[in-house]
Amino acid sequence: MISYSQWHSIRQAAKDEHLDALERVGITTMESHYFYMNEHGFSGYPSYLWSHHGPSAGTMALRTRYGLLQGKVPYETLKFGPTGERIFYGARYDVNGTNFIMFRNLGQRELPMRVAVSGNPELELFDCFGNMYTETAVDGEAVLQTSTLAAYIRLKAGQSVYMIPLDMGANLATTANFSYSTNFTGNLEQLNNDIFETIHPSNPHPSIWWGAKSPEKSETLEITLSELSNIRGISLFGTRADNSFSALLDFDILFWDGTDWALAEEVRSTMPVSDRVRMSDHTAQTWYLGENLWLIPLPDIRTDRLRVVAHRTTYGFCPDEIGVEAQINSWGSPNDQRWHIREVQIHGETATYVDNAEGAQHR
Ligand SMILES: [Ca+2]
Repeated sequence: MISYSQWHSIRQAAKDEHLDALERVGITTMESHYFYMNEHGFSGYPSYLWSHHGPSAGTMALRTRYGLLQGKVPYETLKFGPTGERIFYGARYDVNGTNFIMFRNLGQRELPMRVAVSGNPELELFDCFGNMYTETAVDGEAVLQTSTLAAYIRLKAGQSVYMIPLDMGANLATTANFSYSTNFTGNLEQLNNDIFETIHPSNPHPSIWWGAKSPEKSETLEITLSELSNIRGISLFGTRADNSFSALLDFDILFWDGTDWALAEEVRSTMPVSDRVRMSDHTAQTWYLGENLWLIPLPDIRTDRLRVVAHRTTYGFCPDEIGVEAQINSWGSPNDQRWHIREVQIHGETATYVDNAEGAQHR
């Protein structure tokens, strides 16, 4: 019997992103092996709707997806602009003459997405569990909330929906220098090498930078840009909390205002505290949703130095102390708090950037 110390129930519902990859190469739901015939199956893809372990969020999400998309593969994957490409995913489906758009973000708990709407301004949407809701475009534009869970637009006759490209400027981090306030593993140059390192040993980049961190003390990643710049935002690309890999939960963004460090943004996770439960196979129900990237707008900041101050991370796959308690009960020892980062991007323009009348760009 497979035994789990905790259960990422809601995280299961985001696992259908694996289907995005399969469908893009033409493998339909009916040809894949995501449906298991017993209560457990593989933990990410159980086939039951309800058991003595509680509801299976993953199965409900897969049933919604199949109910709406009928096992079709997308005929087009969507473009989201130079900043949005690594943040969002979406695709168009033709389901027997009815057009659907499936959309999600790739690792942020909540993130708005702008779409252009023509024809009927009222959008008919479904969340990943099949709940229908509507959003109405104003002056041809609607802002849709995204998460790691898929959502769907069912287009009405004559209605067109296009993603509004997200472009927050150049990536100023490519020439930045990094420092960290305590021990770390890997090289700081990994943070801006434009490579998204993975954990897989067969990958040419199988090692991810991580910074040590204790629960009692915040730690700081400092980023020094090559010159004074006008900042529009920062993107932090981490890893999903899994085994010993840890994700950021609470952190601050600071910037050097010329005389002191100033607070630019407080980022706090809205993840609920885990629940202690008494199930046959686990003792903690957790609410981690696969958070592994953070796009933080920082308009109107002019600086050459930024800090990311990490206050709280997951303990590997355990999001909080209740998860850790369950892990100790089951495995005997906990994971440490730490944070894994694959890439940092700073969005904006250098202060000396000029866009001249001919449209040529020079400094
Ligand atoms: Ca990297």
